Order: sequence, then structure tokens, then C-alpha cells
Amino acid sequence: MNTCSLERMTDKIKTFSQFGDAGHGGITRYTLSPEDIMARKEFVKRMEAIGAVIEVDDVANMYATLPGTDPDAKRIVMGSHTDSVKNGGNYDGILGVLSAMEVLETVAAEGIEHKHPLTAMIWTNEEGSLYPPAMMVSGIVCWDWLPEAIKGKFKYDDMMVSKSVLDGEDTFGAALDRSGYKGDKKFRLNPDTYKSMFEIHIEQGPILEDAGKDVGVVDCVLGMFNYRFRFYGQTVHAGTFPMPKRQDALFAASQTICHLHQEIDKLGYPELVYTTGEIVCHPNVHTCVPDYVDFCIDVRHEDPKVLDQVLAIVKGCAEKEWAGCRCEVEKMWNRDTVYWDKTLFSYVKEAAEETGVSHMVLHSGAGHDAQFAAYMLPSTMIFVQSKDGLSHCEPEYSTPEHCTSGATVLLNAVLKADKE
Ligand code: HGY
Ligand code: MN
Ligand code: MN
Repeated sequence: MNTCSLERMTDKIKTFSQFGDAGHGGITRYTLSPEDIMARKEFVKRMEAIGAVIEVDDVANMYATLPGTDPDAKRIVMGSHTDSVKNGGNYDGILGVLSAMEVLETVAAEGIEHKHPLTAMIWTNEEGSLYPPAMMVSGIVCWDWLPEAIKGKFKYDDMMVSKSVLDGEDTFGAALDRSGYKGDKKFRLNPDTYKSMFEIHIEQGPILEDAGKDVGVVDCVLGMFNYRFRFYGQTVHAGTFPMPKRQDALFAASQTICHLHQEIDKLGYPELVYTTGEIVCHPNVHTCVPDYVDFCIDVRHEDPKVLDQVLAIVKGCAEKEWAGCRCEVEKMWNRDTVYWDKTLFSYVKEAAEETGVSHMVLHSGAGHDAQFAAYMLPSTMIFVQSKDGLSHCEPEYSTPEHCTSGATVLLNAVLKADKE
């Protein structure tokens, strides 16, 4: 059994939390921003210090590799993202990079023999918070292996012209050009050079904490779908038009949201999650009855049969009139549940058992780069307990002890994979 260093891990968390420090406990570190570049430089500095070789691919993914004893063996890669959402926390994404670095540092410091080269990786633009969409670059790199239904969202040329949400003149491609991190396509993650992928991430939910477990052995990323509801009414004057004659699109949307919650809850699946988190209202003026509203629903569950039942409720809404308004329902996208490689999953479970780290099997409700990598090469994930389940906010927190336990499980799981 090998263990990672609490002291080194704590130092890394503290150091990387400075890059994009927003001054109130969290960070804003958009991809390829000056703050992200500081994090990347620190990654290079620390990885070169232990003798790792750095490679950068054409979409700024970074790879730090320690050679193994077998020059012909494929690499085992560990990694996650350095970018954050606006006013995000110090753990989402970066913990996966720091854990990968910690594994390499432990291997180097302890002289742990390994056959396969071990690679710590940074994925570019996972959040897509400045240049949408999320998981943009894993979508590009894994594109040839992705299912047709997903490919359309990640075409290279479209991604290069993805506009900054803050400055319509700026694009992801321009950010890549000025970053100095546009490397060579030949270094992209690929199944000829790489054997398997591990990603550690914070749980971003409360399940591990509620169960008193330190680490989650993740078995899959939930399948999901996203549909858009559109309501068409008539704008009239707020002071002059009688209530019974109105076609209020916002009232119609509100009734529909309540209906969705009631009917979906009646299905009675405790693990089913759904969100109506984004709404558009026109003209959005207090003296006008709204004539147009749209909102989206995001639904996630492991079992496609459960998703189908929810879909029937969603589609059923379009057959009715709501508050005198016509309702349209349109599919935006969906993705199937992605199961992690069974062998890698069992290595993680055994590693947690052997290192005495308390653990449980968990699904991932969130999307991660490893789920696209999973179409290309065997992949798996490990979760670390999140305090109060908070994420994508500044109070996001995982204790250094939990983070180090996660890295220790990763190290031992990787060493099992190394024996293959
Ligand atoms: O969904 C997430 O927050 C993660 O970064 N993929
Ligand atoms: Mn995130
Ligand atoms: Mn993340």
C-alpha cells in the first residue's frame, strides 16, 4: 500500500487557490485566461521538478509524463480541468489535476517502480463558462469516438468560433492563439499511446457526507435529456385588459412547471433529478402581459426506461393549451448513461478497501471530460466528499484529508492498472 502526502496536497490546494482568487474564498479562472495560465505554469514547474516531460496538444491540453520501465508500454493518464465557473470554488476540476500531480510526485519521491508511463493531464475549457459549451475540448479530442448524437455539438470549426459570453468579439480560437498554449495535434490523448484514464473530482453533492464516506467509487455518469418549452400568448396592457381574456405566456409557463413537478414526482424515483433552471420572458416589462416565454428542463437518471416515462410527461404538455397559450416542446439534446470500465472500477474499489479509505459506490450526476474519454479508452472516476454538497460557488470545500485520501486511492488504483 502506498500513501500520498497530506502536506504536499495541502500546499498544492493552497497554491493553486491563488490563481484567480476572487477575494472572498473562491476563484474565477476562465479557460486560457491569465489566471489559468498561472495555474498551467505552476503545473509545468512542479512536474518538471520531478523529471516529467511536458507535452501540449493543439487545443492546449497539457500532459506531464513520467516514463515507466517498459519503453513500449502505453501511458496511464490521470487528470481533470483547471478552469472554473464565475465565482466558483477551489476544488471543481483542479482537484483532479492536483491529485494526478500528487500521484506522480509520490511515485517520484518514493521511487515506486512502474511499468507504464504515468501522465498527469490538464483538460482545457471543461466548464465552457467563458466559451460554451461545457466539455468542449474533450468533445473535440474524443470526437471520432463519440456517438453521432453528441458529435454535432463539438465540431472543431464551430468550437473555434465559440464566442466569449463577456465579449462578442472574442472567440475560443482567438484565446487559444494568444495563450501560447496551442501545441501539436500529435500530442492529443489517443488510444495508441494511452491505455486508460482516471479522473478524480469532488462529488458536488451531499451523498458521501450524509453517508459518512470519504470517497465515492463512481460507476457511471447519468443519462440525461434537455427539452425546451415555448409558450405563445398575446401582449396586452397590464392596466386595461381584463384577466379572463388574457393569454399570459408566463402564467402558462408557471402552470406547466408546477404540472411537471407534480407529475414527475408522482413517478416516485428517488434518484431521478430534474431542473427547470433557465427561463426567457418577453417583453419582460412590468406593464406588459408576456406574449412569449421559453424554459428548458434538464432530466437525469441512470435507467433509460425512467427517462422515457419523464419524456412522456414532457411531450404530453404540448398537447394542451396553458392559460390560453399554445405550447411547443422541442428536444435540444440527450446523452445515454456512460458506464465506467468494469476493471478500472474494481481497481478503485479494491484500492479504497486496501488503503482503509471509507467509500461507497456512487453515480455521477454531473458531466465530466472522462465520460467523453470513455468512448476512446477505458476510463473511470473517483469522487471526494464535498462539504454540504456545495459546488460551483465560493464556499465549495473538501478537507485536505479527504483530498489526500482520494489521491491515495487513485495512486493505488493506477498501480493496479500498471500491473496489467
Ligand atoms: O459539471 C461540472 O461542474 C463539472 O465541472 N463537469
Ligand atoms: Mn464544474
Ligand atoms: Mn468539474
